[in-house]
Amino acid sequence: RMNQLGFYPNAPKMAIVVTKDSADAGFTIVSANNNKVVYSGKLSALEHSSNSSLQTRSADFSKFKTPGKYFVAVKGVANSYPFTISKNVNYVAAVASLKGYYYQRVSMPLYEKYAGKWARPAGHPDTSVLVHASAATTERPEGTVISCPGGWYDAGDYNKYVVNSGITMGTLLSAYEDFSGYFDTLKTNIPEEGNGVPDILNEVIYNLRWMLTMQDPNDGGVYNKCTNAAFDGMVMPGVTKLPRYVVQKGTGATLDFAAVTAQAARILKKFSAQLPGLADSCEKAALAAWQWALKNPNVRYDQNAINKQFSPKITTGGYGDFRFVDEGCWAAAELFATTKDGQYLYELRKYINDPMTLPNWGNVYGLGIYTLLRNSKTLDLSSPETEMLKKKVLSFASAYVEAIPSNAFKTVMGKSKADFNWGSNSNAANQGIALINAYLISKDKKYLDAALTNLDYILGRNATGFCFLTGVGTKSTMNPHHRQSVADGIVEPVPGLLAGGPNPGRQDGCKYEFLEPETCYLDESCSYASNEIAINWNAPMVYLANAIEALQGN
Ligand code: 9MR
Repeated sequence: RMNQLGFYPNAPKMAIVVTKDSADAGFTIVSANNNKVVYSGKLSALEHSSNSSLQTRSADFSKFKTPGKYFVAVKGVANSYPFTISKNVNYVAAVASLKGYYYQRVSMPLYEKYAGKWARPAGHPDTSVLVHASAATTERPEGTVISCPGGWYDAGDYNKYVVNSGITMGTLLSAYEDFSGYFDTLKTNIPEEGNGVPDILNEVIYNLRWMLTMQDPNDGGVYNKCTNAAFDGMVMPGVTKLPRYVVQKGTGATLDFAAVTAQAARILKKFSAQLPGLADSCEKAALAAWQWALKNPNVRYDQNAINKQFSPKITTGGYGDFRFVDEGCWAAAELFATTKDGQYLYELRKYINDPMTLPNWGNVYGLGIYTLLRNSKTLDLSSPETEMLKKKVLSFASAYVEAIPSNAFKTVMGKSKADFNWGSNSNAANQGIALINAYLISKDKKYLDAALTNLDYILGRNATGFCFLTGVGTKSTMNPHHRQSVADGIVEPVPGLLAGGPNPGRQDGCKYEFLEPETCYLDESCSYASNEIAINWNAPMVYLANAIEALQGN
């Protein structure tokens, strides 16, 4: 098991052999061109994984640095897939994961020029969306028709959820903020390319313009989602014509929206010549959303409760968060970084000392911490506060670094069984982001090397042996729970999409071959609990893969 793309000349290089054989057979690196052995080494002692019954031995060939194409050979086991040692070895994955968003665009046709064989007509137009009974107000009573076009489909399903767009957009915008020089020249072959705006931002803006339509201009509150009443079948985008609704506004959605629009305002200011008015609109939207949330600090999206009261019943994804302290912290951090207004700092100081947590859709605290650190030079934080924030991220990341040696796959991912849940691959990627932030703060290479272990995990150095990014690597996810990939009649799935990954919860009820935490993955389209794709999982992959490319290039 190894990163199926390969390795950077000057970075750590490791392959994992799953075996029960404790005899010291050694391993060799063999040139794929002429079958000559170019390096030989000893395998580590046999180890028992703590996340499954697998036993492993590792082959460390970090010392071998010559660019080329090779495979690993170990007596008694099949040779590895061919891999490359080269300078920009993960670039393909980095660009593909970003391009993945283009294929999720809802309301425009994907032309062959950009989409290749995955070209398709536009999906849902979403220009006549109904205000659901749960969202009715005096100004917009039930059945009011509003227009919410564009945006990305959330996942394998055809709905658009503000909460999940929140962390997704925050992560992508942060990738740009942290590595703007790198992204300024990165092209993904999308229709906007060459308009003077970097493609990562062009892609983000497609979803941003949709998000802006999800705010009720009458009060600043933000609807939780734009959705069908029930999930569509496994058909192509836009084939079904069932009514679309916006549902109840919520504190989580509104604060996430405030954070995203505040961050977008800050970043897009630089492009106001190309995007007149957009940064200003975003800032205005953010301020109004923040005000709504101050007046409505605790409005949950509790779909079961809503369905008892209103019809039609809505049974699509809930993203039903019920704790909004972290969303408040993130929104305050973005608003403070953008406006420098002390009222947001006042709010922030209520949570700034909380312990660091790994971001996920329901917990965005860390996004706020990263933003404060990234902008600390221009912000009016006290120096003990900045030091405290640095320490918080560094000690969080250090615990990850320290976990690697005892992990049978020598990755950060899998430091505990709890890493393997619904969307586990996003944990691997988000751990990588925490480590990259620690590296940016400290310039200590141990954090960068540790982040790379998780990119290696996602691209193949894991118990399943799969590369989880579609279209990349030798043995990658082929049958994601992704409606277009199922319905389009093309063997290869839509490329650049990250599968959820091992999840012993098995909430889909599919028949799994392996049941242990790190092996419980099923490459079948029925498996929405281990093999769906989702925008909030792709985003940390975009961050991690591109950050590593940006940093290894130096
Ligand atoms: O990612 C979400 C996961 O954390 C939840 O446990 C799960 C069940 O509520 O839902 C996941 O999100 C799904 C969403 O509800 C609908 N679109 C597809 C998402 C990925 O499976």
